[in-house]
Amino acid sequence: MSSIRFIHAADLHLDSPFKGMTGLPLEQLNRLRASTFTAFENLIDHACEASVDFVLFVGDIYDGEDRSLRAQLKFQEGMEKLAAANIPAFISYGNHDHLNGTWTRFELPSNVYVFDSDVSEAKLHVGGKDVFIYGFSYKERHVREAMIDRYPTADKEEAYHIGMLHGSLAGDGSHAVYAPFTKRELLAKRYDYWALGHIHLRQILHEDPPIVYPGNIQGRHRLESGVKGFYEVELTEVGASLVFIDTSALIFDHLDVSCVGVHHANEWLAACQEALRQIDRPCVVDLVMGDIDEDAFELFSQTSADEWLEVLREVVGESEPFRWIQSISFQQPVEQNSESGVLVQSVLHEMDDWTDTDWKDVLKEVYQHARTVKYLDVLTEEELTEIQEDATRILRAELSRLK
Ligand SMILES: [Mn+2]
Repeated sequence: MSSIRFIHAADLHLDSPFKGMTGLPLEQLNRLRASTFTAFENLIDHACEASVDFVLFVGDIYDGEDRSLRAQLKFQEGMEKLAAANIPAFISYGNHDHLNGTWTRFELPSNVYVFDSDVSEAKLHVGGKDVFIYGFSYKERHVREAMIDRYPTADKEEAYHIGMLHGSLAGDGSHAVYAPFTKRELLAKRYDYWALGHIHLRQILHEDPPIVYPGNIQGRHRLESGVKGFYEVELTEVGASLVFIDTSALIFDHLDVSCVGVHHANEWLAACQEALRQIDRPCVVDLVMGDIDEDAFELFSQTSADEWLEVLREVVGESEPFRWIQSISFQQPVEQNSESGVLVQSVLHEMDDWTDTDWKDVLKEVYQHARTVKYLDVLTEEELTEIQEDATRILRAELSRLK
């Protein structure tokens, strides 16, 4: 029997305003503001290239209930590209783009099927097989009714059944609860796939049959971190396979920067840049300074956090891939009176008592080594002090990491 392949996307939030973003160079701010559109274009391009059988958009296509003209125009263009590739699209509107909003109407091409405010069924024929798709659009912003009760139970064994539902698991307190459902209720419908929307974090609630939130296609702030996209789904007689496709124009993320050994501002800048290299794509990043020992603490106390941020932004510059440092935060400095602190203190105490001869004894492996000795000058008083200071710093930092 034949298989079907489709795209499951949700929460496009086209034309999200990125209001909180300040300080970015204009070109980059524009790039950020265009990111929901770029992600959408990536999705449409993929659909056409992969030549999928159809595409599902499970609510919140638009960010605002006025469905900005620009957003509608871009969406229209996307639907026309799908039409040209003979790919049908199915839309159910969500709480953000509910039917009761006021917007300038665009007429979508005929390959697009829009679900009304009541749960209904759309039928299509793919490769000799019937596919039934069920869904509804939000008639107003707040749909608190358990719409799941209105979905029919699948009764045709030989067909594929797919449910589109923009809503939340009953009892999930992390988001506004709309059109609540339980997994048991979804499974009772005996569908082959549940295409969910509303929650922006990608998650697979159930494997077989799949009950899936694809998450949004583009992160919009620090709480929507990491790679975003959609699922390409293949349903066969024996089950489903899902492939996640990344659409993000840029990602939001946070990075931990270890401040071990950071004594001078230039070392700090180097540590930050090193950390930033972990993300090899355009990004908006929050940097979290960790492992702050006494030296690092002293260094950071000398300048305001704003100034550190400014300097770092300047150093990172506008090089490609573009990385915007959104914020710098500092973890609590490493406590010196903890257990490891006591250990450090006792070792430091010991070191304090060392004479120059003791130090030379400690360093003799280097200074008496036949190959290295010709590169080294005789140890001076200052050098010994410096070595002592460095040893103290490294020791503190290393021991504080044991916590
Ligand atoms: Mn949403």
